[in-house]
Amino acid sequence: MDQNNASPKKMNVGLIGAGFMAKAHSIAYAGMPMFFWPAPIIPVKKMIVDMNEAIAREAKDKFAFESYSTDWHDVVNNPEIDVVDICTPNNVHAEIAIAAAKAGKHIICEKPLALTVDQAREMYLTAKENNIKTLVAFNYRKTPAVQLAKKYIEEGAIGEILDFRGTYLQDWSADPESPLSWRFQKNICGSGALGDIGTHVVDMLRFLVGDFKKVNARTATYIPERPVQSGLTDSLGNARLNKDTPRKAVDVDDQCMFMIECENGAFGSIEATRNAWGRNNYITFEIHGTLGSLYFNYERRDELQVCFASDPDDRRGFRTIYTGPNHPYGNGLWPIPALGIGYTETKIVECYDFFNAIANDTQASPNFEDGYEIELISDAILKSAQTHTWVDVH
Ligand code: SOE
Repeated sequence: MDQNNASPKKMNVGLIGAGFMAKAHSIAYAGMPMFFWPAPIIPVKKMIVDMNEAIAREAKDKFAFESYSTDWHDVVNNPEIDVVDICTPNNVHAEIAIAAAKAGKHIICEKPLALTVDQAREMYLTAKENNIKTLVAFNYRKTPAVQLAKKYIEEGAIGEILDFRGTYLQDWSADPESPLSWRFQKNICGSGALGDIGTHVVDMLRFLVGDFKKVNARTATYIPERPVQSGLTDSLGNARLNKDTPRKAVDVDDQCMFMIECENGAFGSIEATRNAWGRNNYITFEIHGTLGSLYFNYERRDELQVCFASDPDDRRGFRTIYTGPNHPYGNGLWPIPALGIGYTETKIVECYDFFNAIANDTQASPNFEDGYEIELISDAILKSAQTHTWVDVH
């Protein structure tokens, strides 16, 4: 806020990418000040970039940006831009983020942070050297019910954590005719279900339970080849290509499953697949402690299920807390519980946290250091799947 209590400061955003994630981020820039007023900073949608000019031009109007370009350098080299938001396929995250950090821009980057550990390390260190604020868009931990689980854990309400189980199940790639987009090509995505969705659960459980020490994993590719989808637009399984469309080999995992030992001794498992018919965005965790248990399912994301051992024997069991104004971020979101938290709200909270970090000169969470740590975990998972052994994260 200005000293004279006028309106909050503004910052210009350059968004690179114009797909579904760019839509989510654009809504968040517009919506954040409406939910969290006074906003720490008001984001101004300055420039949007897509390599395809027709897409870039349309995205400018659709997502309400002031201008567009087909070259991301126009954002990174523009002295008017304060924040660079990277919503591209994974293979260009590192190049853009490193250039943006050197230009002194704050950065939001879609997940997973990078293709490799080396890239992620360089992104993290360059951001640190240039003293900028960063955020990796693992948005699901921003769900109020997940934040409430964190609050209960920190308060000791479920005691010492013994074990946990996490899942991220989808079915959009279960059909063998669903196209080979960039998400199935290792040189563009880095890994398959692991990087695309498994890392969301890794982020959530690392946030809730603690650092991962070692992993033991298994990965599988169930559909070895798919019809090739040209271009970088991702239809997430919705496009049906002609029968004669050339096919190409899938070189990433469709599924991964792993056990985890945490630094604090807690033990758990995570399962991620995009081939689980009937499951759409089935992100769950169950955490058992010495004094109680917590259960969350994103498909019912207003709710946190809790069971406290201290309840009387004849009424102990899981109960449902509907998140609302008395819970994390409740002051900004909706005035009564269960009006409905959605994907958009998680992105709005993410945006709020990021601009708060800039305004207060702190780092948001998860930031590039977390993104780098998750890259180390992913690398250990892939190595373990090859060697069939436990692999240390560090
Ligand atoms: C596809 O699996 C996808 O779009 C992921 O890439 C996102 O991170 C997830 O939130 C929704 O599904």
